[in-house]
Amino acid sequence: SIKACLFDLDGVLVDTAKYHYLAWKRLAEELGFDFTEHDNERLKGVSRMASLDILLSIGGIELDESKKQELAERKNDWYFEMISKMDESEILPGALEFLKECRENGLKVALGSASKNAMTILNNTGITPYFDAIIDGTRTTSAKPDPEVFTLGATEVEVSPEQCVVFEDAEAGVEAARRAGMHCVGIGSPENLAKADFVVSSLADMTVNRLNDIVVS
Ligand code: B16
Ligand code: MG
Repeated sequence: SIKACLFDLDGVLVDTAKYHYLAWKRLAEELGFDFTEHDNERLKGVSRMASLDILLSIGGIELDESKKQELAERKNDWYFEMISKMDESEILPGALEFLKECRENGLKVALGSASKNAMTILNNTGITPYFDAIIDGTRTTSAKPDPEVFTLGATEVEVSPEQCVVFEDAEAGVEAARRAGMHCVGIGSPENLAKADFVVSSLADMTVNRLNDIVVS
């Protein structure tokens, strides 16, 4: 049976994509080009520097490493200002209830996020106490679809990969879960999450009982 639930942060527990978008858009505008919400889809689940590379390629701009560091920092300052104002009202529908249900049923709970800002978001929304392990972008060297973030989470909660289920909204995250040898529930629409065991539109549609649909060998 399933013994641990590993959660992605952005797009699963909270919607920080809108703040990433506003900050990246501001940067693009400073650089003289437009950045659309459609473009922003490509940045979901992707690390900060990889996101910047995608943004610059959209603008047709090439820069050296030090200039890129400077721009990434500027974007992060704007982003940080926005997430500093977050509170529990920004927890996505069903997320808090499902975290509670997991704990009540004795399941281990871990975070597996690419974000280096995860602690600020967890603390401001008040959900830090629900986690047995928190793996974020400050603790990993390889970004999703590399399985590192989830493998580390499973190790910390001492559950074997086949007894773990990952909740992910991004294709790269589903791929990372698969490479880690874990089960995966997609959050969002089935089109881009085909490799998940099943897809729900949000955690509001998720119950611990539904984990029984996942067959553990
Ligand atoms: P930061 P997740 C990801 O979070 C976001 O989806 C992605 O858009 C962002 O670039 C990445 O975190 C890094 O975030 O700049 O805060 O380190 O979905 O893995 O929880
Ligand atoms: Mg995500």
